[in-house]
Amino acid sequence: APTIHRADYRPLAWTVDTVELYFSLDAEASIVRNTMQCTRQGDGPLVLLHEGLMREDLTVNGAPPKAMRDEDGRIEIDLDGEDAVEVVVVTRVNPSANTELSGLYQSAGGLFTQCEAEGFRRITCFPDRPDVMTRFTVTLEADRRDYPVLLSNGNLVEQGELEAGRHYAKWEDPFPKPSYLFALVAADLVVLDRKVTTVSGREVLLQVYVEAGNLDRADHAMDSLVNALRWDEETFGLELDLDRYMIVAVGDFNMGAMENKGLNIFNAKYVLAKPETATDVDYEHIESVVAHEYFHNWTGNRVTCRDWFQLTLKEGLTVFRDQQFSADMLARAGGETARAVKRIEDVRVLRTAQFPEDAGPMAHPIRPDAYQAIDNFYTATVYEKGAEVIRMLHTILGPEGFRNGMDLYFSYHDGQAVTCDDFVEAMSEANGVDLDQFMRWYSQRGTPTVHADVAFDGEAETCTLTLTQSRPDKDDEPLQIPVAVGFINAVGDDIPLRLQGEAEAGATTRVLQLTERQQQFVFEGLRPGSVPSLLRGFSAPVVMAINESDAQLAFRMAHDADPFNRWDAAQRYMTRTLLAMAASDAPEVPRAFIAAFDTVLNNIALDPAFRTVALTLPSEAYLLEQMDVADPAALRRAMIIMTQTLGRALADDWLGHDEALAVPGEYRYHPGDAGSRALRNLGLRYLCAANDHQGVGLAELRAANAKNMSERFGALMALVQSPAVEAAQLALTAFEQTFGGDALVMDKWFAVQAAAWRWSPEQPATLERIEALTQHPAFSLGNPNKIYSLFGSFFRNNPAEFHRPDGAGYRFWADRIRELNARNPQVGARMARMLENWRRYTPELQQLAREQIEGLLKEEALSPDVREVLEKALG
Ligand code: BAL
Ligand code: ZN
Repeated sequence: APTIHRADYRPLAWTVDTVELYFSLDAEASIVRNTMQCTRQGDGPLVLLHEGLMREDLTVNGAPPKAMRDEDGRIEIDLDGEDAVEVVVVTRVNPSANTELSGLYQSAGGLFTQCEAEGFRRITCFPDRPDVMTRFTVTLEADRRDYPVLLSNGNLVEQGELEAGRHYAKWEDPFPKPSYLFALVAADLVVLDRKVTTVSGREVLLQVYVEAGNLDRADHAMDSLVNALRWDEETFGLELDLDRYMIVAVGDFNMGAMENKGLNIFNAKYVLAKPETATDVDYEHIESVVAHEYFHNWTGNRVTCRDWFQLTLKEGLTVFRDQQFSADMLARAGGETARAVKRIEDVRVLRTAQFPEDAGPMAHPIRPDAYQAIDNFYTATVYEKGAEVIRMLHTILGPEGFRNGMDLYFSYHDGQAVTCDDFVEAMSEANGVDLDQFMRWYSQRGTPTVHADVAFDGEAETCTLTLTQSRPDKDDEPLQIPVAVGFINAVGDDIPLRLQGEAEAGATTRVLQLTERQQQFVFEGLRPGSVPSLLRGFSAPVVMAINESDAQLAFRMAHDADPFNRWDAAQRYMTRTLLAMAASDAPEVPRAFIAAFDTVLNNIALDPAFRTVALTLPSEAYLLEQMDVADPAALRRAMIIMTQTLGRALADDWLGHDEALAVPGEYRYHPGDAGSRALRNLGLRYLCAANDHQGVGLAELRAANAKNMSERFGALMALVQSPAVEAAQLALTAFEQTFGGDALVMDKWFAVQAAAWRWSPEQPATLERIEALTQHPAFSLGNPNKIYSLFGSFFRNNPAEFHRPDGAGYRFWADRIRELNARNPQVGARMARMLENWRRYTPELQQLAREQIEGLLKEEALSPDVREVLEKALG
């Protein structure tokens, strides 16, 4: 596929003012009649894009076009002398054959669409680019029995019966929008309604559509939607602009959810929840994804992207907004620790998913310069690092300054398709702040490192902090990096800080602006021995490098007043210890480490939720990234010894907390309760790893009898992730018998097995188990959630079993890529990416991985998505 460059952007010569779509819907043969009123806005032909379409008719002002070229999915029609034309296109599509789940497709008997990024051209011929904003009117006609519910964007303006059991509904979207935000649903669904009054006093109808039988799982999504609506009114003064706002759950969906104007279509996983089937983590994810899509209504829909290179304009900003929202919701119910735990979880995701991406062959700035398949750029970098960049702006400008910038952005650009520069310029202008240097965050890739050197002058009682930034691409200019800094005294209290030149000491956390390659900051009145706590709250997406002894880390683990850094100190201590163990012939957990761990575990003044994140080991993906040569087998051995040791050494403590933290009463989704459940689940993990008799007994009991999925699944996971093979198998079988008919719960059942470690050579290899599970009746290659659960979870979360020394994991991977490439290239490319960092591994593994990647690249029918990933991986 050709490479598309950001620098090549040109506006189109023609735009589309209004479009009328008439769908005669049918699972095998849907007819789409598309009538466009097009107007000229520059020199050149009218461009229409299309992919995989059967075209039945195309006319311009009622006649076949006189001069038309049609090549590689691009139609160009010369219309010299014309300034406005009516173009009609009639196409035929087969939703039931659409296994890519892009465009119009079938799922569980219903018809659904997914158009971002380039799915609309699989429905009709259209200038399918985000800078073409059009008013849509949509009529859906379908069999009433099979498709009683007919939905599209905007307002329902007409509906009625037709002959032969068919009916129709006509929808009008008052807001011009790009084609990627178009959506339709024709299905047999039930609906949860709620009416709310917006801040300006308008009554709006909120709806959550689900399959029959799932109505009892829609409340949490609805509550989340109402909370998101209120939060955006209060925080940003942004009101819902439609009379009706719909969320529809669908079982087969490539992404998490989609923000189509007024008609969000969701992966059912991010809608459906009840205590018996959803975990606390599911509840949390639903809340944030519902909010994310809702927030897109302003950041994405009202103001959209000029081109796909600007994707982070809407995604980074909207992720930041949903993170802030979730943090506020959690803090409202669970206090400030709950907010901090949310921040920790977000950073953990960034370090696990984005840091390796940014150090690998797919590394790109948050605003990429080039791509082959845009679907490959819905990345952790564009989303999560993009959100960190927005967060830095928020830190630099303060909440009010940020809000003023948002207001100005909307006042300038409402109804437009714009660029990241437009956003940052509005922030700059509203605050009178120069952000030219800050813009470099949009063009530089790679994770910067900030080295810190701390020098005390005992006599003068000063401390000089020298910060030096380095970036992976050596020629890159220095970035503006906000570094939040604190110091802790010997008894563990934060010290009010005075920078040289200041009259008195002030706040205990100061945000320093690092703008040069190297800068010195002098603090006065600081005694030697004060312990620095740097990059508090993770104030910038960088690696902070500082020499700290084990004792200093243990001290900060016990005392750092910044909860993020307290967690980070634990992560650093764990990382260092695990890497040393992985490098050792006789790995052992040092006593001092166990003591530091013990101190946190038994500090009951700390929230259980915080203790859980602080005592959770870093992910293997993150740890492998820290090894000079990634050696999954050596790391796994260290992980096993670590978990077993912590389970055995602290067994009584884990058991005691398990009893003390039992949550009485009915399940409720609440950060306090969730924290208690999480710490108990973590305890079971450690206890079962150590094959502790009592711990295994508790897990067996809970896996069988728990009233809520958080506890039940936590117990199941602890058993599967342990040497208690028989207990695990019994629990898995019982779980399957109870939930075998529930697709979303079975996703968990597949995922937990795919992530299973091998605790002894007698245990069967995980790969063999996965191969058997692909034959399970609940598994389906056509359902992305199943791919992510069984394969994604194996490739991503089980490095030691995936990167097997005999190469069987890689052969399995290559076979899956072959299958998925033909069936669903977007999902196939995501799985293909799971081996992109193959050069980080041992020479033996590299050789085996290379063979498989090269073999795949010889395939003739590789999709552009998969090809781009593999070619870049091979570099
Ligand atoms: N726009 C694609 C899904 C999302 O980020 O909301
Ligand atoms: Zn989004």
